[in-house]
Amino acid sequence: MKNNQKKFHASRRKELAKLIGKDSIAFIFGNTVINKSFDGNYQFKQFKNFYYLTGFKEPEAALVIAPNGIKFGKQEKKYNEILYVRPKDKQREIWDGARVGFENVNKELGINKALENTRINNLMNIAWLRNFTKVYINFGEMLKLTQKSAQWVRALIDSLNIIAAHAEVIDISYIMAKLRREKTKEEIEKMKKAAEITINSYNKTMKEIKPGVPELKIQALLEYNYKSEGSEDIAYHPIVASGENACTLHYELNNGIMKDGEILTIDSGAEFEYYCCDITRSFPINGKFTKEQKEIYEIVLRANKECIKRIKPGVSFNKLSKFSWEILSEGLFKLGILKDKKKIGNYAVHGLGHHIGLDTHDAVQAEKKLGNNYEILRPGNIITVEPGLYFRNDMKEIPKKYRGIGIRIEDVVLVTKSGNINLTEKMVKEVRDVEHMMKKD
Ligand SMILES: [Mn+2]
Repeated sequence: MKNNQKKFHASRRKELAKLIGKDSIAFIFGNTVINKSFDGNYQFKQFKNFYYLTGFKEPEAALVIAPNGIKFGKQEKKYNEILYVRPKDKQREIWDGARVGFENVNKELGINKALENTRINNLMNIAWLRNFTKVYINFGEMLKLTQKSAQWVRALIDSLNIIAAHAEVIDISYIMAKLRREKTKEEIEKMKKAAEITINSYNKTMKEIKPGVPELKIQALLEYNYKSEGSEDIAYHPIVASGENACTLHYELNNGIMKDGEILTIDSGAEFEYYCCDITRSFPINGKFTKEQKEIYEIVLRANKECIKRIKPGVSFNKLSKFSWEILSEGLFKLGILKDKKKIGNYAVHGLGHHIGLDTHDAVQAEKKLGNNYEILRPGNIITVEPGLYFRNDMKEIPKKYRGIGIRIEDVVLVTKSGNINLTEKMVKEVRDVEHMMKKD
């Protein structure tokens, strides 16, 4: 790992140590592999919180942070960060690839103390755990763990049952949410790169949109382009939804055929070094919007642009969401589609957007459950702005010519001290620009 990357992860661990305080200890388990079929597994993906703190991408690891330090055996030295990793194993490494091994952790990751993960049970010693008044654990994530990690987790829970009488046991996800809410310079750079890859890939792919082409082919081309442009993974399963399919918000079958005269809505993003992008655009499949499609598109576009203009520190995300509904309802009212503006929720079925970062729907929202003001925007927040309107074919109350249209326009926006920067600004969205870009040369 490069030096500046080591520094970034080290700074995150330091911040976490500050937040949990001196008499605390934190156990953060990394992810384990997930079976896909018989003896085949899904590609391994590290938990985002664990990645944030370590940059380590191997399964069955655990990080322990104890701001006051921990002594091992008779040694005098105390360590406040310990990474448990899989032991080196020649035979397994032939099959599954190289392992860093505890002996190389310091050099590779810049974490001072590392041990083989088989020794993590020693930490579950009850007498010793009594030294701490607060024990932080990544509960939400660890319930999904398999293999040996699941056994360690069970052992840890057993010890906690006993020490819980005098120690507070706390889910760490809320503190991680707080920590991840404002993005650092390094993270913003990665988000910019993820956006650049996503935009380039959309531009290459949109030329292939035409009647008769399967949605799946467009999905495949997008993913092909992401990887050709340097992304190692998709941020989430792409939505490639033509016609009425776009009204299914999390449509993921992508098994329709694009039809002349319909719209294709694509909601997709590349991941770059674990950071996510998330762009939605709606394209006329034959290259030209109909009058009705254009009318709806312009309303959604206005909501997108007007909301972005208003993004700055101190603004409430919820109020911005309400403002976008006002624009949408006003537009539909003028077109005669909406008689009662209060019914806008029937057609604008989701909120304005979400925080984004290491997760597409960034885990910073975990804080919401504590009732904290997570939704007041601050410099360093990155959010999406994605108004949409959806008219299903069974909505008999609206004129027939508007049915079967689903349009969403989504950008990724960084909140800065003085306002905001639209990280996906280069992705076309004006009607004439979209139609121009789709021209086949
Ligand atoms: Mn989104």
